[in-house]
Amino acid sequence: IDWQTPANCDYQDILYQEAEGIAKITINRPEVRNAFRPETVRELIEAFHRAHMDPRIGVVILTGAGDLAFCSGGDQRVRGDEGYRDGAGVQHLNVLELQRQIRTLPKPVVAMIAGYAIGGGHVLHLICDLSIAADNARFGQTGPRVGSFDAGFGAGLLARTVGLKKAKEIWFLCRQYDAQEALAMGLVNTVVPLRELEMVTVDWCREMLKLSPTALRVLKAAFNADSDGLAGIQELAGNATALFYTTEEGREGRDAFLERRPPDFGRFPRRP
Ligand code: 2NE
Repeated sequence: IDWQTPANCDYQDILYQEAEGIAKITINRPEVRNAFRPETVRELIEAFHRAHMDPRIGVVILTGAGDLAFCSGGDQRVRGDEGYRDGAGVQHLNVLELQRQIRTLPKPVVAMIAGYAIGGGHVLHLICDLSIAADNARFGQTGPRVGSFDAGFGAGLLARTVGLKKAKEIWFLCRQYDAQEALAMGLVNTVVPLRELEMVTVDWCREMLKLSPTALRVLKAAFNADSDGLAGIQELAGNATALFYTTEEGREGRDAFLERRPPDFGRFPRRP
């Protein structure tokens, strides 16, 4: 696949590439196992927004540079007393915003994992719609060891994914799990040899690109709706509204208003 970097993509901590309707977003800090600092997360938010808004993009891949890590979570070197510090000294935890953004992005997001997916990096793959692991992938949470935790999606969505007992084990013991163990507990979709990781991931993306984008979009919203509460139902309902706008019945209301006449909904059936 011939990845191209579009114009205006001169990021410092990440790479944004695209090909064949696929956007590939790469955390590019291999010297720290692709740990994220606030600037990394800011760039990721920008990149995901770009993929969200680009109608040529149908699927997004999130990955880490090199073979050693997908992402090792928050960069502990810039962790201040109230959060992760950016270059200007402001402390925040903007990765939570990134998590919500990946869930509401109306296109499938695939985590492509070689090496470690640890801590906040583990939560990032968990948030993605699908996870494809290389055989060298290793998974785990470290929060209770390093004085942190993700009691949001990191706990609740993990429990939905692998079951409550296993999720508690992962957080309470801070062990690492290899790719086969992750597959057995339903944490990843498949495990492939490292050298085939990108090829298989791209094949899965190509398969999804052949399918109805609206069906995938509404299904993604539906899968998130119960765990996102009213915000999830809002996302699902927004899709219903968008589809309604495309119907004659929906247009009649708009046209009647613009033409200053009463709407004529009588011709639309009340289906059982
Ligand atoms: C990822 C892991 C298991 C890799 O181990 P290994 O042995 O392959 O590499 P090594 O030597 O530990 O790391 C290589 C270099 O990367 C840095 C290391 O300090 C080391 O630097 P140098 O000695 O070469 O200078 N590095 C790795 N991870 C880093 C990190 N997260 N921040 C800064 N530098 C990092 C092993 O490195 C590891 O366990 N890393 C720490 C994982 C971790 O605890 N992450 C934070 C969890 S908390 C979190 O992410 C979080 C949250 O819980 C809630 C909200 C938001 C974030």
